[in-house]
Amino acid sequence: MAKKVALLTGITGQDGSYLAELLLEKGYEVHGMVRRSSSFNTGRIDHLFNDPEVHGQTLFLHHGDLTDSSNLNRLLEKVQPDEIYNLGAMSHVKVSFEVPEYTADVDAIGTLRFLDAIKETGLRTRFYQASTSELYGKVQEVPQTEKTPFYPRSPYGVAKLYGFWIIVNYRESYGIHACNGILFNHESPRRGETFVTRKITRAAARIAHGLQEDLKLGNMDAKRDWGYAPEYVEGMWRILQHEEPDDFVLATNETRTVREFVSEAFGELDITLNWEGEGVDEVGIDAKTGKKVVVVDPNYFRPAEVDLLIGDATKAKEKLGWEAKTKFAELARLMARADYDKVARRGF
Ligand code: NDP
Ligand code: GDR
Repeated sequence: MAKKVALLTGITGQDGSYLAELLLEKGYEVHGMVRRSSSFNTGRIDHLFNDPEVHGQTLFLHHGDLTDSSNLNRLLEKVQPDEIYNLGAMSHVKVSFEVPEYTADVDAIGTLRFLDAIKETGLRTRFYQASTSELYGKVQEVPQTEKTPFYPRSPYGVAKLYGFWIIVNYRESYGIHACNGILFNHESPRRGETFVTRKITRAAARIAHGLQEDLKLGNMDAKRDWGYAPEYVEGMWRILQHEEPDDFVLATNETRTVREFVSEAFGELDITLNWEGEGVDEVGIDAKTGKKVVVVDPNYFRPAEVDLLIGDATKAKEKLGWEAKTKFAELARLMARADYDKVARRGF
């Protein structure tokens, strides 16, 4: 049987790198879109890129950008993918307040560009859209399911809302096999260093090694449903294998505050924190040294916040056999340990 061909946007990101590994393991030919950058941006897939049995054999990289329609059209014609995973995005919620128009161009219109190119070329392909729990935004009900109303709270969330509905619309209008994965936060040692979990575990590691004094954070009361990224990319693949195109929530059904993540991650590195003060005056004090190691910096507050996310992935369990296995404490600890070992190896 001919190899299945997959096209990934966002292959250089956290999820793209894990998904590329998974699809290669499953025997796919994988094509990834990479943005031109003035410095190296392929760190997460270098192990694949530098493997002569993979690069140029089963993995192919193409320069491109979701803002460039002609590039998307050319890629589709050249690659003729059986499956497309649209993971590329301006994915940082706080940054989206500073670049709202660009965020809409990439995250919303970028999705439309792709769908319209599929429609125009008549290509028979399946399309996965990286939708997000940020669609739920201001709490309407908990836990959040595929039926919970959306109320996004950031330019990122609003752009992804357009992405969600344009997927539904092209599915219903033109019969395109397009699916939304409504994924709750998922993390890993490959998580970008400016997202809160990785910022915490990296700082915990550096503080434990005596390389950093303290960690500055924004809103520590926000609650998130944090899962483990390698399990979520398996869920993405399952969503596209389902015969009927449909939308699915992937989540752990456990919610914790940012503060709890800090305590757990520091705990793994033998730093016990005592919390004192409130609001902007809150501090996390190292029980052994008495030093303030966690402080609040209002610069990290967002103009509008998503207070509470907790997902119900029953539909994915029933229809796809997917379930999150790695839960909060194990996740925080594995990330802290990975950063601790990395800092020990590299010295920074
Ligand atoms: P990352 O931020 O790690 O990766 C984003 C990827 O998108 C990178 O490869 C980046 O390229 C690429 N990209 C950014 N802008 C463009 C553009 N204009 N054209 C083409 N590619 C672009 O995100 P994650 O891996 O964490 O997330 C993957 C997707 O899933 C995103 O769409 C995100 O919004 C969504 N999502 C993520 C969740 C999570 O918890 N991780 C939860 C729900 C949804 P470069 O490396 O060059 O910057
Ligand atoms: P989120 O992830 O906004 O949920 O989006 P992030 O890790 O950025 O924030 C989670 C929560 O932590 C609070 N917070 C901080 N956040 C950051 N980045 N830095 C800080 O210093 C800090 N202090 C507190 C935030 O206010 C927030 O409440 C992620 C992204 O991957 C999206 O692309 C994805 O769609 C959603 O998860 C689901």
